[in-house]
Amino acid sequence: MSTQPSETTATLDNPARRLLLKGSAGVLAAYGLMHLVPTSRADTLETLPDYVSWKRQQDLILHGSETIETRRDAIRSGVITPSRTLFVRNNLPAPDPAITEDPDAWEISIEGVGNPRTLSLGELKRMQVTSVASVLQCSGNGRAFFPHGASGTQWSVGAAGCVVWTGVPLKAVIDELGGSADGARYITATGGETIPEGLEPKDIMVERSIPTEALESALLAWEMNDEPLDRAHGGPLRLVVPGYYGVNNVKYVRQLAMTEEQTDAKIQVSGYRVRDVGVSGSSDQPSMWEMNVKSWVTLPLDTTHEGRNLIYGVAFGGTKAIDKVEVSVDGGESWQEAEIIGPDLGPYAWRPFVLATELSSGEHRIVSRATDMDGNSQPRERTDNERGYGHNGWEDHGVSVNVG
Ligand SMILES: Nc1nc2c(c(=O)[nH]1)N[C@H]1C(S)=C(S)[C@@H](COP(=O)(O)O)O[C@H]1N2
Ligand SMILES: [Mo]
Repeated sequence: MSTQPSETTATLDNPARRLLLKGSAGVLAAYGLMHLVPTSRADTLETLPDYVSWKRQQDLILHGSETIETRRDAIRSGVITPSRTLFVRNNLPAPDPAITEDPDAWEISIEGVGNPRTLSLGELKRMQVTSVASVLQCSGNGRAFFPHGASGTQWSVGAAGCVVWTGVPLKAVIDELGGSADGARYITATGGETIPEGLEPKDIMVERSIPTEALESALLAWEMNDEPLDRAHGGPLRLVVPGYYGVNNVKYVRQLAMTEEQTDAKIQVSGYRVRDVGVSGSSDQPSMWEMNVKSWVTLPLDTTHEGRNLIYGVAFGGTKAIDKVEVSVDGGESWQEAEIIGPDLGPYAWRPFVLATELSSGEHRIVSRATDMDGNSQPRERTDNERGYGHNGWEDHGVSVNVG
C-alpha cells in the first residue's frame, strides 16, 4: 500500500508529531525521539528495528520503527498468533533492554484501594496465576480502508493477533489490598516509559482509564505465549484487558489506581475518541474501550484454482464469544455459513473459520461476516470517523481473488 504524504501531516494522537508541528523538533532530536516522527513513505524502513529483531520479518509489514503490522497471509487458520508474527504498536519508543533484565524486581504501585502499596512482580507471581487467550487489536486496525485518508498508521487487517497471557487476575490484587476505594468508577493504568524532560508528561504519557467492570477479566500479565513478556509487548508487566482495544492494554505498567474520574492524560481526554470526520477529539465522545465484532478472510488472497477451495479466516466478538460466521464469494449477494474450527479458548480469543466451497473461474470478491452471541453482526459499511477507528464493515475487509 502506498502512503500518501497527506497521511503524515496531522497525526494528532502522535505527541512527537504534534510537538514537531509546534516547532519543537529540537527537543525531540535532543532526546533521540526523532524516530517518533512517522516516516513519509512505508518503504523507508527495510529491516526490523533492534528491539524486535527476533521477529519473523516475512510475516510483517514495516510501517515504521514503532508500527509493525502482521501480514494477512501470515495468519491462515492460526488459533494463536506466534509472538514472532504479532504486530507491534508503540506510541513512545520501546524502553531500554534493561527494563526486562530483572523482571521480578519490577515494581507497580497500586492506589485507590484500602491499603495502597507497591508490589514487586516477584510478589505478584505468588498471589495467583491464570491464563487467558485474547485478541489484541489496535483501535486503528482497518484505518487504511477509510477513503477520507484518516491520519495515523495505515493498518489493513494486521494490527491484531490472538495471544495467550499469563498473570495474576487484577481482582485478586485489588482484593488482597483491601478492595477498591469507595466511588471508584475506573481502573487507571500508567505506562512505564520515561518521559524526557522538556516535554509535558500529560501530553506524552500512556495512561488509560477503563470502566471498573473490566476488573472481572483484567490481568496483570508477565507472560505472553508461554514466554516471559518481551519488552516489545510490554515486559516485564502489562495490564491486559480482554476484549478491549489495544491502547487500554498498558505496557510496562508501573502504576494502577482505582479512580473516580478518568485520567486527564491527553491519550484519554482527546485521544482515541470516535468523532465525525473533521471534528477534534474531546472527552464527551465515545472512548475506544470494548471491541466490536469483526472477521476477515486470510486465505486465499490473490489467486486460487478453479473448483473446490477452502476459504479460511478469523472472527472475534471483543468481550463476547462468536456465534456464527458467514462467507460470501460473490461480494455479499449470497452467503454460506462457515465452520468454526479449532479449540475454543474462551470468549476473548478469535475463532478461525473455514468454508469449503466451489469456485468458478474468474474474479471473486470474498467477504466474511461474523455475528457475536448477543446477535451483533458486522455491518456492510464502515462508520466514517476522523481517526479511522473501530472499522468492522465487512465490505471493505473482503478480498478480490482471481480463480483460474
Ligand atoms: N506503555 C504503553 N502501552 C501501550 C502503548 C504504548 O505506546 N505504551 N501502545 C498501546 C497501543 S496503541 C496498542 S495498539 C498496543 C499494542 O500492543 P503490542 O505492541 O504489544 O502489539 O499497546 C498499547 N499499550
Ligand atoms: Mo493502538
